[in-house]
Amino acid sequence: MSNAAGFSTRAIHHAYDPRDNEGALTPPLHLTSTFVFDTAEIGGEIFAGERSGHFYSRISNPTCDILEQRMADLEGAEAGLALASGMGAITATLWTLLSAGDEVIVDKTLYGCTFAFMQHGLTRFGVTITHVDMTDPENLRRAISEKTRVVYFETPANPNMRLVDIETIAKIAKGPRATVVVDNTYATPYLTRPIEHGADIVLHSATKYLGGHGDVVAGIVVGSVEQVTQIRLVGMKDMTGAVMAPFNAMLILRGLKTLALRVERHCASALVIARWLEAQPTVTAVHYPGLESFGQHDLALRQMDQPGGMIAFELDGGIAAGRAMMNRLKMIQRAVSLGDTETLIQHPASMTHSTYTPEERAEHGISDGLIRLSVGLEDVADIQADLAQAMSSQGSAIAAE
Ligand code: 3LM
Repeated sequence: MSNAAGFSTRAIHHAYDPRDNEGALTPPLHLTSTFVFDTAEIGGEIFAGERSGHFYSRISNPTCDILEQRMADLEGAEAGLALASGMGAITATLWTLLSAGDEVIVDKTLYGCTFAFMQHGLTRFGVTITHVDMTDPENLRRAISEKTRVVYFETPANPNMRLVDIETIAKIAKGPRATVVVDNTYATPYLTRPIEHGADIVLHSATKYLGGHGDVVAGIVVGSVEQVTQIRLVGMKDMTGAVMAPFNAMLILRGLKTLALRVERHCASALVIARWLEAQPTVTAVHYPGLESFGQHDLALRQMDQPGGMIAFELDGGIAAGRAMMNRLKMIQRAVSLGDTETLIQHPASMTHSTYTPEERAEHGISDGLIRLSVGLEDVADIQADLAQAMSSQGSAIAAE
């Protein structure tokens, strides 16, 4: 599929031709752990990287291969790699890039388990983790040095929706030749393609919008052929073994076919809900890049094709009011994860970001009262009505029912 084709066309067709597979419209599921060699010599050549071919599904698999090529294409990267989970993608990437004595500079706000891996994990192996507030790129310019191997951030950041200017950060990182790694889970390549803005490696929790239906845990990394090959052979094959199962690759390939349609609807509904939340007297703050009141609205317009489907907000009365409201919801589901067809609500301080200590949360700008909403694909009037009844004093707490 040529690069000139549109996003949805490539998300549906890229890297698969039914004529190569007996006319099967859907890519075959290659449930095989190992692959046979015509001769011992050919096997040796494939192992040595002198001849292309699959040899064991912890390294590569034809079903995963289609997904890898398709995601690389959608992100504008040379190559892709499918992994067992978003955390598998993150750990395999960083174990590949880092050695003891290196420094990683990370943004102030990260998904809870990414933060834990960096702050409480990598530091045990002699890697220095330096947090800077990358919403002001000058903070990176001041902190970066020749010891900085990786610059890492999410945009929008989980859970508080802070944006990072990829282009400016990438320019600063180029000086000491640090590798810029962007977690693009929240935006998806439909809304932001960090490589176009100068990033080196983009990774995803494919569990979220890419899969889109809450039925699979999966991860993706894309970058240059050289980088992705290293991550495949070192971080994935030898250091984590965090390989994606071929069946999960099929589910993500299925999800990608409707990514554009789904994200359009997520964005349209999220804007309606964010505007409505902003007008509620009991809501003290709404963090959504599509709102004119959002502090980085200009950057959102520049960097994101649309503002996405995630909203963070705070209620008057803090965590107690938030929990009471969450418990009164009838249709919206109380659950972590995001990007699913169902609208999901969760409380970062006690759930996704409970991996931070309370002091770390305070320092990193994740308030106890913050509530995170992943706006789903139900009728937006029903999402709004459920929030409205839960926020009204008439709502009856499930605990009391
Ligand atoms: C969540 N997030 O509810 P997996 N990067 C980002 C993420 O949001 C996540 C990962 C990586 C959530 C999961 S919390 C127990 C549930 C920006 C996951 C990790 O390994 O595929 O879950 O991705 O915010």
